[in-house]
Amino acid sequence: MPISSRKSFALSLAGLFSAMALTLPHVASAATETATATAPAMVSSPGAPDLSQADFDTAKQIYFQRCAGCHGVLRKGATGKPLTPDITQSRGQAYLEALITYGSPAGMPNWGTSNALTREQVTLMAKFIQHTPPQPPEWGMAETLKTWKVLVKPEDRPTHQLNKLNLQNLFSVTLRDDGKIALIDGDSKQIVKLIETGYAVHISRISASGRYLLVIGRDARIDMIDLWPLEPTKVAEIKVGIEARSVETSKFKGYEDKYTIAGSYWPPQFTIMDGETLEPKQIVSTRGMTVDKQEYHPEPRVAAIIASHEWPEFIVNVKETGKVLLVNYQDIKNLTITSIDAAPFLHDGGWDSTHRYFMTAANNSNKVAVIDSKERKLTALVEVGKTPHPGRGANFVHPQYGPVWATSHLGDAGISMIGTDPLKHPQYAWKQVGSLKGQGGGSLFIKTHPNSRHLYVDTPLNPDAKISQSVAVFDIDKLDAGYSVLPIAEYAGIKQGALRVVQPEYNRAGDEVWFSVWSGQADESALVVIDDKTLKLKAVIKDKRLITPTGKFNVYNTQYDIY
Ligand code: DHE
Repeated sequence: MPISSRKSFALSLAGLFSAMALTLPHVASAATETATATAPAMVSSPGAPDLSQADFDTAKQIYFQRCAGCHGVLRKGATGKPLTPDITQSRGQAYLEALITYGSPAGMPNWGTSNALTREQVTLMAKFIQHTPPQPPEWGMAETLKTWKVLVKPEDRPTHQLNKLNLQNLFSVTLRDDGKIALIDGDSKQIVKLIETGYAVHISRISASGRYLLVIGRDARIDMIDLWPLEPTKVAEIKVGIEARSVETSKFKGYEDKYTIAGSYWPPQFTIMDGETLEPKQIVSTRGMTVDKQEYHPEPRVAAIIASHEWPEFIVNVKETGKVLLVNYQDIKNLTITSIDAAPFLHDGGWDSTHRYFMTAANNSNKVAVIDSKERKLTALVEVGKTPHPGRGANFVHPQYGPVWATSHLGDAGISMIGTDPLKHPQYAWKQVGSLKGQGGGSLFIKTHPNSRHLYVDTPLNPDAKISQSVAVFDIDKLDAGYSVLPIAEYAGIKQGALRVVQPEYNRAGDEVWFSVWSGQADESALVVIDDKTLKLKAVIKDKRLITPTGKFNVYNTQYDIY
């Protein structure tokens, strides 16, 4: 693919968005649909063009696959604009078709001109979004229990590690469109095992003991993998909703591996489970009032969740209401929840270097909320650049400002550094003390390691293929000198496909950085490993089983929140 061609850029952008899209199992029709019993059944909503039941069902599926992640299931808007009938009908069919076809500079992909949707599909979607949004079913304890399976009972599991794997340097790699994870030995770079997981698998987290790996799919399925048997083995499985993104386990002293929590996008809720079996214990809805206008929101989705080290609590980001919930799991039958007002729309985040302050992106407000997990309150809302997207962010000691936490942005080229040391550097604490300029907007993840003096910034969503296929690397001791560019996709030596370089992840020692070179499902992808000291290529991991690799989670770094 010619790196600089406009066409390839458009394709790669749309390809990314379509790859980002989720597929949901069939969802129930809306109560508002008025299909008749005679063939062909039609669906009507006041003011919207009628659709046959078959077309409505097709459109519903496309919407959930392509659009719901950004616009929300009820189309109230989040990363994307609201698409409720009062808005869409006033825009009209021609306008909607043009927008879906060509996209917009605000980030709407060009679904038509990229050929991700056919002309007929574009017309269909423009009609569909003028209808009342069909609401998927709820998912309570009865539905959750039906999906719960203990594959190996706790008493039948080993009492110590039986295999010879160096678990601390094992990587769990998301094979996004293959519904699997690959466990890769960080020392030999060999695939140890592929494990079937949920659909469009999203993230992996490690239990406090380092024994259990928890993987969540966009279909809200959690797979729990025991790393101790002769070979890593799935021991429990559950589905906590219809759509989800986050999973975490209890890490407070005395509660190691005791509870698991998962946050759902639909229905908007979180589920607390037994940490050894995934038995569901408590489901809590997040529907409620928004932080700013104090308006009821029917779909406040659960974004990042992180386990507190200060209290037996899970810290839960509720995206649309802009509230951070501190869910105390000491007595889950008499659950105590502290609700902290932050800002919309909360997305991802991670700890400062002391693991006391949770730094989380309120991406629609261009702010980072700082939550003090010890005092259980909001410390600050820090203004940063456009649409911060840190992943878990990056902690390092700045030559002038002392300890800082940094995030890159989806919406601009800046990298915001926030002072995090209120004791020795109080004048810089909880302020944006500086901003670096990276390669461009479209960044998703930033990473460093306590043993490294480098800071890596990816840009997979940048419209320029040259930028989305490379990463910027800063020398932390010479930040003013700007960045060097590592052409990661070029190192992979892959000749075709819409490649995107995504998510730096360090090995256990902090002397190697792994990147995913993410291509389409039918195309070749790879992992590229860089020597952190020399910034030279160390290894390229290629295997026909490595289909659409995206997130990578080093067991040790994830277990101990090292970033
Ligand atoms: Fe993610 C983390 C949501 C698209 C790769 N992503 C997260 C988290 C949330 C989230 C809430 C934080 C979880 C936590 O810490 O508990 N992601 C979403 C979306 O809503 C979004 C924008 C659209 C969607 O429809 O899903 C989305 N994410 C993507 C992708 O397309 C990515 C790039 C590729 C993929 O595999 O799907 C992607 N998201 C990731 C990764 C992390 C993540 C690798 C974990 C980063 C880390 O270092 O912890």
